[in-house]
Amino acid sequence: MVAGGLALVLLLGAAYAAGDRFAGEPATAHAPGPTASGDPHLDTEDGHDHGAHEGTEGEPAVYDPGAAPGPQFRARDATLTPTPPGREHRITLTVRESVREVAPGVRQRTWTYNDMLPGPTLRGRVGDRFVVTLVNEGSTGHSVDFHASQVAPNAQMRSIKPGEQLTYTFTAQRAGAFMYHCGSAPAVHHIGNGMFGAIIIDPPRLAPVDQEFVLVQSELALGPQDGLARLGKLYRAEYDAVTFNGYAGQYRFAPLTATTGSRTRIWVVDAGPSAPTSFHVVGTVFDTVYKEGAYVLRPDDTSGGAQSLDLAPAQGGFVEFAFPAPGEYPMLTHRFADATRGASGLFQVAPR
Ligand SMILES: [Cu+2]
Repeated sequence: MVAGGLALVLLLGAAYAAGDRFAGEPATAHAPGPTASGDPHLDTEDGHDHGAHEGTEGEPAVYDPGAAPGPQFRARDATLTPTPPGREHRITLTVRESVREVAPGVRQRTWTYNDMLPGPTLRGRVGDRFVVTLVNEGSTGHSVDFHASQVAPNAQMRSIKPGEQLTYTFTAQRAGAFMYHCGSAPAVHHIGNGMFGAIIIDPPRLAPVDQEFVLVQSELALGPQDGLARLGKLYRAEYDAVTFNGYAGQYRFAPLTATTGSRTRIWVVDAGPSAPTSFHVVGTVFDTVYKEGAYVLRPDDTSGGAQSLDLAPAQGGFVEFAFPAPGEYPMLTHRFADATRGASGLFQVAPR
């Protein structure tokens, strides 16, 4: 635990501090999958989720909220890079499967875009054209669904087999903090195994700030060590840990940094697959909140303040504020059960 972890111990309590393993949590039985529903996100043509059951047998790995990562741990950079200047963005997303650490001591077999979990953050402006090449180097069918696009799902969002690729072209016509994800059946398993990311389309006249971050919240329904997420738990919305940017509690161990008084914007996307978020930064009050394509709050002479950004799965937005003084500022979902199991971290704020 970093020095600043004390603030989180005070906030989150004994389970986090003592490494309570949530004793008594039953090992979950493997639930039968749904029958054909007519929803292309739930069923494959032949009713089977190819590859999905691989590695899901055996006792699930256990997340210990008090554990710390080993020396090899590297946090995902949460800095959001500036909007690229061009009006056409050409991106290749390559799907691969790999074992990675998703919480201290917990390794899962993940399905990823470009070996990143979440996938790379895409960014552009209203009117920008995106040309995305999806390459499937995995062992089962995969796809991509950009919520910022308006396209025929059966064409651009179709599943492709291992070894295949497709080109997904769209023009972003609406601003917002959007999710993208694999929609291959069952989508809850493909998202649960790591196939999601953020695509940010800046609203026109977006105010300049000193620094921007992006946090994608998602849940882990742990399968066995080195195995895939457990499908039955995902179907029941039962999860063991919650992450910002793919690793439970990572910014407890590698706090984000800021400077006193610097104007800060944090983009948040809730990738789910099932849990909502209520994003809060302790010791600050947001003067700007943007959610689902609209400003909920902007600075004016009524001096309104906001304490959290609430998002359902597949919603996104941003908050703006400035840190009032040097110090350690916890950031978390105020859905405390989820903050305790990983959706919390720290800002280390330096003097100006
Ligand atoms: Cu997939």
